[in-house]
Amino acid sequence: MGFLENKKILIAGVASDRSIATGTALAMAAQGAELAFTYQTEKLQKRVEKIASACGSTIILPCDVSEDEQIENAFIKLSKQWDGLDGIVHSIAFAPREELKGLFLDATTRDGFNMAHEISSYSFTALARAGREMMQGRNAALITMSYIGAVRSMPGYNVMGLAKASLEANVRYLAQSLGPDGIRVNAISAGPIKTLASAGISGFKKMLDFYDKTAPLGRSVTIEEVGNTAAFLCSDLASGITGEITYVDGGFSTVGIGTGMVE
Ligand code: NAD
Ligand code: 0WE
Repeated sequence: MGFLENKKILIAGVASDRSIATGTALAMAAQGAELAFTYQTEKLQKRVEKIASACGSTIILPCDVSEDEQIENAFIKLSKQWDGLDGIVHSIAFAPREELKGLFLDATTRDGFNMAHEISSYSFTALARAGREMMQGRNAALITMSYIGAVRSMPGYNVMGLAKASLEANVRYLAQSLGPDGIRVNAISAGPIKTLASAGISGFKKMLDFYDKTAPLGRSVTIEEVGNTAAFLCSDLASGITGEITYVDGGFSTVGIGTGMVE
């Protein structure tokens, strides 16, 4: 029997079979979770349907997190299919592409800053609020996806780094807000993975190579590894963990100079 048996979990952020949300959904399904999915745009609907079906799920709801009404409607529809909710996976980020290159100070605009924070951080608060009622009295858990650019400067990550810093603070404040309801809130800080969100980022391949040389495991991580950690954090096995940022990065964040850099 899987450790997520009888858990109903909503997954937001599937865009392709390489999405971290897809690795998470498959890992959770493998542990017996029952899943529902949201998709951002109609263009993505078919792809999300395919992945949902691979997870044995038929609940697929539109939810562009930039619209309050779409968030509200998604949970209204979900509550018609499920009598409760045991978890939400938030795997969503966005900043204008032009702002993810060059120097932070040159690249960042007021609109880009607001957009990055709204889509990548505020949306986690919004989903938590919208799902709160359905999650009452069930030891539910929320998970979001962060990146080390939240706590260290990284070339080109720029305004997304500030948005991830906000997201990580969001985890702590939501954990405090929802603790009395028995709801836990955690983040995974994942190492770089080739997905749609990292495709076309200049220097991304070099960044992966640097991880290979620096991380104690000598390699970057997979969506399956991130997914398994998300499955654990969402499960009752993690009942004592909340407000925490768990690194799934092959140990990269723990190293000063990697062995591979001097060999
Ligand atoms: P991805 O492109 O597969 O997923 C990003 C998702 O965000 C997509 O499903 C997209 O539809 C969704 N999204 C963007 N704007 C949205 C909106 N307005 N409404 C609803 N959904 C919206 O890429 P991914 O790498 O799987 O990214 C998932 C999460 O993991 C992001 O938070 C990202 O910052 C984080 N992360 C990624 C990496 C990496 O290297 N790929 C590393 C650490 C953390
Ligand atoms: O969080 C991310 C990427 C999030 C992201 C990606 C895009 C690309 C397409 C947010 N907004 C957009 N907007 C787009 O138009 N990662 C952790 C992956 C990533 O992105 C980087 C990285 C890494 C790692 C950007 C620059 C430098 C490193």
